[in-house]
Amino acid sequence: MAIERTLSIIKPDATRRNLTGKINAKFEDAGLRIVAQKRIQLTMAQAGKFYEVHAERPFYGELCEFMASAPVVVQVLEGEGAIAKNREVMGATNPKDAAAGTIRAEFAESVGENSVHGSDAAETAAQEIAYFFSGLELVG
Ligand code: DAT
Ligand code: MG
Repeated sequence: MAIERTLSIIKPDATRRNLTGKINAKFEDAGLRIVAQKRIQLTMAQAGKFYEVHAERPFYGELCEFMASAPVVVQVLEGEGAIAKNREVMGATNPKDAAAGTIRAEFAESVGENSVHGSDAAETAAQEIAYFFSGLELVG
């Protein structure tokens, strides 16, 4: 398995509850390195563009409003098979289905307010990293 990079977002429900450090500890304990990180406030338009792929889903409006409702921490995680490993550490989208010990099982409030985002494939990881970070900001 090659060294990969993936885009992670600590979502508003988690930044509101001051959970950034606890969530980052889960990534680091799993062997993922945080090679870039910043706290930003998304506008509705920026959230909408990021989640464009879900534009036709019934929850899209709610999702964009939620993502713009408080600061988020966007980050790049690096490691062996980082894309799949991060998805594993995150747990299932709906916290009710998330395995014990995962971020969503421990911290998520609902299927919509589920504490973290993680890229789902190599192509989306590259696009999502480029959406938030310039090459100069990635310090392996
Ligand atoms: P994931 O974030 O696990 O990749 P996804 O890409 O299917 O999940 O959906 C993106 C986000 O949209 C998800 O983290 C929360 C929201 N969402 C998904 N399904 C939802 C639903 N049934 N009701 C409300 N929000 C939902
Ligand atoms: Mg997804």
